[in-house]
Amino acid sequence: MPQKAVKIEPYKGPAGGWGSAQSLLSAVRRDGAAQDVMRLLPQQNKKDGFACVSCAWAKPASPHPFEFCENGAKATTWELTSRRATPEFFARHTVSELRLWNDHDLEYSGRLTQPLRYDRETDRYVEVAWEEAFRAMGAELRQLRPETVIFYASGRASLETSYMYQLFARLYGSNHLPDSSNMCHETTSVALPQSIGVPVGTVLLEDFEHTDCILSFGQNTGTNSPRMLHPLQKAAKRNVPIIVFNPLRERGLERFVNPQNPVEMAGNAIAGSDTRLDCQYHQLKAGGDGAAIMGLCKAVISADDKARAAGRPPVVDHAFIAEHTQGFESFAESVRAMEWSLIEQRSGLSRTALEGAANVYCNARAVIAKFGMGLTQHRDGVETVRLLINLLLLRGNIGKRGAGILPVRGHSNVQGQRTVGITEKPELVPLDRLAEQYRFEPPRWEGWSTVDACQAVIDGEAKAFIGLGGNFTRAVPDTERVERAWPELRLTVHVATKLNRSHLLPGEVCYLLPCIGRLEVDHQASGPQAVSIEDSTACIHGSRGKREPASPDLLSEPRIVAEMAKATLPSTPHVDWDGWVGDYGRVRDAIEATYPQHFERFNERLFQPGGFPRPLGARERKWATPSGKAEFLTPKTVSKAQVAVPEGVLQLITLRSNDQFNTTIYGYHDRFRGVQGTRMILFMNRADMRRQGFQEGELVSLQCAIEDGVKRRLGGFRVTPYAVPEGCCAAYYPECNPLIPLSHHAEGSKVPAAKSVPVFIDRQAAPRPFGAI
Ligand SMILES: Nc1nc2c(c(=O)[nH]1)N[C@H]1C(S)=C(S)[C@@H](COP(=O)(O)OP(=O)(O)OC[C@H]3O[C@@H](n4cnc5c(=O)[nH]c(N)nc54)[C@H](O)[C@@H]3O)O[C@H]1N2
Ligand SMILES: Nc1nc2c(c(=O)[nH]1)N[C@H]1C(S)=C(S)[C@@H](COP(=O)(O)OP(=O)(O)OC[C@H]3O[C@@H](n4cnc5c(=O)[nH]c(N)nc54)[C@H](O)[C@@H]3O)O[C@H]1N2
Ligand SMILES: [Mo]
Repeated sequence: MPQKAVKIEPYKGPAGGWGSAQSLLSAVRRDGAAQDVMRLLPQQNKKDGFACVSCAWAKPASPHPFEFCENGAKATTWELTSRRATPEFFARHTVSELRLWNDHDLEYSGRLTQPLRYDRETDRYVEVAWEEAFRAMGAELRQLRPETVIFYASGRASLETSYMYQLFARLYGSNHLPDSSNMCHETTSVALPQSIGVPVGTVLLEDFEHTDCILSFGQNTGTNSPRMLHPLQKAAKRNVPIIVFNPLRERGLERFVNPQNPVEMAGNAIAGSDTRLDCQYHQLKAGGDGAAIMGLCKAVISADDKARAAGRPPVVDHAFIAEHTQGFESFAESVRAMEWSLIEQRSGLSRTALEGAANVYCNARAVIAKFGMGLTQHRDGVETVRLLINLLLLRGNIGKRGAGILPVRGHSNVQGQRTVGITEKPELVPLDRLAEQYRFEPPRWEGWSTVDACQAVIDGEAKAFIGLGGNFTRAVPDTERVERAWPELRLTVHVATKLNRSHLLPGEVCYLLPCIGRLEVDHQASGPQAVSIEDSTACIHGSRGKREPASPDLLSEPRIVAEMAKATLPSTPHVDWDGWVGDYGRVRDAIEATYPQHFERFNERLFQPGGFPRPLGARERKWATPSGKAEFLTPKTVSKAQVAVPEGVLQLITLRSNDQFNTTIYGYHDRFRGVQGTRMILFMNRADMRRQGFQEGELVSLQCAIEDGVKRRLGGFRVTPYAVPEGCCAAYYPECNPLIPLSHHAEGSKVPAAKSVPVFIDRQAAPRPFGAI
């Protein structure tokens, strides 16, 4: 794609509105698949249509005429592309050559069309027959010990595929089932069960209509779940305060014009009459959330102490606390003991600001707290998420209409994959049930998370990697170390729709298996199939593909998994792989048999408008914790004195632009942040620029300040002044991933701490990161 000139200037428009419509139209035109796109978009997120392949946000029962957003439309366009990466394409380019291409150009080569085998002699991917690919990988897997084989999943594959995939891995004998969740909301999945007995959020879409305050921590709605701007905007119009905690001023959280409302669009073009979404915007320090939440809790508890002393009605919901929770007193003591000075220092927010926010919180009857990577991708993320639950529990804001905790998940089915058994943690899977259903002895040992899997590859313990989607080596931290070790693997197999860098690091034996995407008609023996996904609110939706597959030689993901299993496993008389592939309804029956409480009448309810909610105890104030109560956590980390940051070190936040989906780079325009034509930006506070003597536009290098004997350094970043707090800076993911040590991850969840990487900045030239533009 021709590059536009680099341009950096503040964005003045709102999120949504004409800017979004324009950006969408140019994406469609650029691709040349305009007809398909225009025919399919209206069916996105509709009953009997397809579930968007972009984010996991809820799909309403009464959808808008166009229930999609700018970024959902980009995802659809990207998948429906008319371009194809055929065997001829691979004949023209060696793998070594393709390794020099950037992320955008690799995927821009188009949809994969044929199964491919890596040929070491010619250093090329060559066409291979499906049967041969399955036979060869099966033979390899039979030679290997299951404890050395990684089965990764990236969060997009359907519930049906995912269930089959985890069953295949376990029948084979491996529990190494990490998924992208390990880099994402695993922090949530660890924190919530300890506090409220469920691993997922409790909020339903309808809660937005009944809430009277929304807290937002570290989640960039306008870019990463833009359809949520609709319920947010509606709430804002009812004067529901929205309180944002984010180190960056994110345009998508500030203002929004509904691009599907022509009146407002016109209004905006003429008079700038957009809805202001923020009522309070707190630019805290990266990683300052734990302290900020302690500050909010301190203000609430102290208001309560005062009210009760004065004989006024209490501020804390003591009745709820007595009936439903445990650990309040000890938590309250730790809150009272934490000094405001420490809270201010750690959060970067003033006591007045926090008391102001707490005041709004206390005056609201029902409060939703939503959060994203800004909380989960930190070393103390698990504690922070549990503190957020504490804040909600103080006023009974869980299990009440209009209230609850809302982790905003990433990939469109990442939450669902965990629900149907893709996890390295055996205790989260009904193994006894699987054992009985399929008459085998599943492995009971703890598998590798993403970080563990990387370490195992580096240490030579892992011998094979099977990837169900995703771009593993590109998404993980410590890119260079992982990439160096990767080719030592005996077997690498990727099931994918598009070419990416992970495919270009072949193991000794390597296959690239192209699958049909969710937007495509999935023809099987019993006719075209539907699949299902689970959204961020734990509602299950059916999805039906609408366009003929990108190539007649593609197989569906369920079929690929079934064929892998058949080629690998000696015999599985209790699994009817072919029957399942012929009719996915039978996979859903099997899922229902394994998880009867979650998937009751699964097939019958597949296309229920708005999806059918999984029953979650916490929504009914039934707490599946060891004590049977919701647990207040008494924090350990946040209340300790702060360790001094060495002179010159800034905390680097790695960010998504508005023109990417994870490692899929659609283009080079981060509209809301005013950046065009480049991703090699270092957003800095002007005071830090002055202190360190950097000029706007100057090129600098970043070096990781964690000392572990490995030098991690990248160059070519353009200094750009931005509204980010002093002591913090920001740059894009995945370019920055080589700077993050594998060991720099959240305690308890092992999610890489990608939102707070200590770095030095200097002028000396260093190699530019892979893909730098
Ligand atoms: N278009 C699009 N949609 C996507 C994705 C995409 O790449 N593109 N990715 C999908 C996936 S897999 C995921 S997980 C989600 C990710 O969606 P988000 O959770 O929104 O993730 P990020 O964009 O990485 O960062 C979120 C926000 O956290 C803020 N932040 C950084 N550090 C801190 C901190 O210490 N505290 C606080 N309070 N805030 C902080 C950043 O400024 C940023 O605004 O989106 C999903 N949806
Ligand atoms: N520094 C830093 N690192 C991060 C993050 C961060 O914020 N900062 N975020 C982390 C997060 S939240 C996540 S979720 C991970 C993302 O990690 P991954 O999920 O592994 O990466 P993606 O970029 O989403 O994967 C894109 C690839 O998926 C394949 N694909 C697309 N659609 C399909 C399909 O329908 N079927 C199949 N089989 N394949 C398909 C295509 O080949 C495409 O190239 O990255 C993590 N890494
Ligand atoms: Mo994610």
